[in-house]
Amino acid sequence: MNIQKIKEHVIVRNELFIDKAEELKPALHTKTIYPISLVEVMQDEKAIHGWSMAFTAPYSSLKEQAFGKKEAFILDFGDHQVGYLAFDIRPAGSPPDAPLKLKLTIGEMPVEMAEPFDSYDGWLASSWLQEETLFVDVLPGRVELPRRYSFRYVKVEVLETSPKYKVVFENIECSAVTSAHCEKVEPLGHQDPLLQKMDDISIKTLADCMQDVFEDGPKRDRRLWLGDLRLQALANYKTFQTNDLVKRCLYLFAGVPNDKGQVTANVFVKPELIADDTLLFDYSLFFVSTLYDYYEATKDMATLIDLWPTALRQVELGLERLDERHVVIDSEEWWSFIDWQEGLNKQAPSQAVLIYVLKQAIHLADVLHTPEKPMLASRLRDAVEAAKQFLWDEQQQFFISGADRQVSWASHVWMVLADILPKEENQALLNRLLTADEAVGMATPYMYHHYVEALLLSGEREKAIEQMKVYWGGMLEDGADTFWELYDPNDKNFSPYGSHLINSYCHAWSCTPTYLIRKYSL
Ligand code: RAM
Repeated sequence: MNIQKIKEHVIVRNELFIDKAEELKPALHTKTIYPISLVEVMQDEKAIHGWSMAFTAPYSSLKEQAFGKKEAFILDFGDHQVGYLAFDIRPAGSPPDAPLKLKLTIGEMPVEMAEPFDSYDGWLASSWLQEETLFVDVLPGRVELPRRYSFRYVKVEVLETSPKYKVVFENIECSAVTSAHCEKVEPLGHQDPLLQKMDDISIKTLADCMQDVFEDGPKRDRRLWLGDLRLQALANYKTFQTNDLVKRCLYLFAGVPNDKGQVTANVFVKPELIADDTLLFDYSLFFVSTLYDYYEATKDMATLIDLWPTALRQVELGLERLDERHVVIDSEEWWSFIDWQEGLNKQAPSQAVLIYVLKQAIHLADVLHTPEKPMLASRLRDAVEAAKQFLWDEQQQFFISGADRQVSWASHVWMVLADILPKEENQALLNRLLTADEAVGMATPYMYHHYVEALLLSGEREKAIEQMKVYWGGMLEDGADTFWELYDPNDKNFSPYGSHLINSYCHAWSCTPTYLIRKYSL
């Protein structure tokens, strides 16, 4: 379990930044979507999680049926949706002489329609699982559910009517919402149908995560995480160009740093802007990266000037974590995210993230002509030298991390992205890793994104495309409508939270194939 509760979490609010973020609050675009069909969920050992959907009837037939106690149906909306549900209910038979009791189960995946939520036994709150119990006193009537859902399927169970009446369901609809500027996306027109499909699904994933802020996942956690934001922003520049939303999110983080100036890993925006008491070494540093990418995409100098002090502070705090050898200190109480991979040591990948970010900070200092550039450049030299001297195992020809000298994919991927070795050496390193069976692997699309980019930057274009086809293509083969938070092709039930029921199946950090395809013209 990875829960952080910081006892003395003092937040220093910057009201000016908070106001700027508020002014940039996006309009939500709404589209009405109707169910396509009625389906049933069936056991299927070949399908992901062991469940698949089978068509039973067109949606138009639903209004011909009346449902009594213990009867149920499942609606299929045909694609992933994020929005608000509403429907009419009409009584059939005698006048309704008792309230109607309904249960709705709302899910992104067949498994959510099949396995009872009571069976959930993970360490994240079960309240993320989407369900409702409703009592309807007045019939006929329209039900409008107040909560926003992320789903493709809706199961409706009639728990109680009375022996005298049944109910008919009509005019079911979803008001789907997004803040993405969908009209701005340039058609890709790729001749490879699989890459075309990956691009389409990435864009759909990103659109569904774009709400009041860039959410990590519209089912869970429904909030703004810095690590996710960085990748969403990159995909956004190549597609929707809803750049003001990136700007808003940067101001939100900069609006609520702690008393040391560190920005938190995620923020809540309701009932007002609140910084979560979770601090991640890498995510705080990615404030710099996100600002760097934003500036490169927009050349918005005013924002860069405003937010540079916050960015610089993240670098300073990152540098404070270096020991006298200029190596990131590894300890028990410290959390750098990097990946959800079990047992992964974070020291070497964090050193690489720091180097990666330092380079971007130096570029920004250069653009701004600020006096910190020489200091940053000298710290960069030290950090790079330290990585080569203390985190490199000459005998194994691998980077090592932590007291146990762990060899991991994450360390190498990030060292390649940090660009501290010549291109051919990076290439050789990634190839050598393929033969190192004991190397600690990767667990999330977030980490796989970085692997693919590392392959591309070290000249392994074909391998990068192949890896994307295996990984994101694998999700598509397993029926993804939007890309998932977690995917392990060798263990498709994998969840770091103790149950795949709580995984998010439309997740920001998984939306990057569109960025990779479009940026590197794959
Ligand atoms: C999970 C979510 C989120 C991620 C954090 C670190 O809660 O998947 O997207 O950024 O972990």
